[in-house]
Amino acid sequence: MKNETEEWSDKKIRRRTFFSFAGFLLAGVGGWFGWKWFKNLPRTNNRLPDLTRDVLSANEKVNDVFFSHKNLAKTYPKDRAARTPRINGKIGLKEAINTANWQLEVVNPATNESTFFQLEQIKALPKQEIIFDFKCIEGWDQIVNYGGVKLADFLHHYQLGKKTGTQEWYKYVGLETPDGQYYVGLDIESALHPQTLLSFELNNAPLSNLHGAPLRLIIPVKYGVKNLKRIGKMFFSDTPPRDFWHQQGYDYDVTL
Ligand SMILES: Nc1nc2c(c(=O)[nH]1)N[C@H]1C(S)=C(S)[C@@H](COP(=O)(O)O)O[C@H]1N2
Ligand SMILES: [Mo]
Repeated sequence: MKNETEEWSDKKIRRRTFFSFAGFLLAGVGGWFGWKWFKNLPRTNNRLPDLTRDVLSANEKVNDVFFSHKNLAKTYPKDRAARTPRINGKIGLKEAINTANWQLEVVNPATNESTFFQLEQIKALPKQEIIFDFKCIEGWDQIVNYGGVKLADFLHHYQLGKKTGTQEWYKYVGLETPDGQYYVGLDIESALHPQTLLSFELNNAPLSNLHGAPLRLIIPVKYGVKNLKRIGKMFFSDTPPRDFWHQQGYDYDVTL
C-alpha cells in the first residue's frame, strides 16, 4: 500500500515522463521540418543554400574586422598605470649605452644600404601615449603607460618598409638590439597596428636603461617578448626574421 506522498511522487514522475517524451517528439518533428526547410532554401549553382552562404560571408566579415586594426588592445585611465614598472629581461642591454651617440639603423633589403636616424627625427613625429596591460608570457602582467610615435607613422613619414617603386610592403619587420643579442620578427600588419609604438617614454619620463633607453618597441597586441628594448637596428624582409624566443620554442606570433 503506497502512502500519500509516494502516490503523489509517482504521479509527478508520470507527468514528467509524459512531458519529456512530448518534448522529445516535438524536437524531432521540429528538426525534420527544419531540415526540409533548409533543403528547399534557394541555392545558387546547387551548392550551399544562399542563406547559409550569407551567414558564412557575414562571419568572414566579422573576422576581417576582428583581426584588422580595429582589434585594439584595451586601454586604461592614467591613474591605473604602475608607478615603478618591473624590469624583465636584460638580454642585449649589458653594454653601457651612450644615448647621445645612439642612432637607429634601418636597412633597405633591396640595396643592403643603411639609413641612420637620430632620436630627434623620431620625436619630430606626433607623440602618442598608451596605457595598457603589458603581459609577459611567464604569467605576470601590469598596466603601464608608454609614450612614443607610431611605428606606422615613422615608416610612412620616412618612406621605409615598401618595395622600391611600389606600394607593396615587405611582409616582416626585424628588430635587434645594437649588439644583436636580442632580436624579434613582426608581421607587417602587427608592425603597422595603430597601437604599435617606437617608444621613448615611460610614465612621461625618458626610458631608463633597463626599460630600453633610448628607444624600445611597444606592441600591446603581442606578449612582452616582442616588445624589444633598446632598438639598434630595423630591417624588412619577406621571410620571417630570426626571433629570440621563437628559437627557444615559443610561437612566432605570440598574439594576445
Ligand atoms: N633587449 C631586450 N628586450 C626585451 C627583453 C630582453 O631580455 N632584452 N625581454 C622581453 C620580455 S620577455 C619582456 S616581458 C619585456 C619586459 O619589459 P620591461 O622590462 O620593460 O618590463 O621586455 C622584452 N624585451
Ligand atoms: Mo616576458
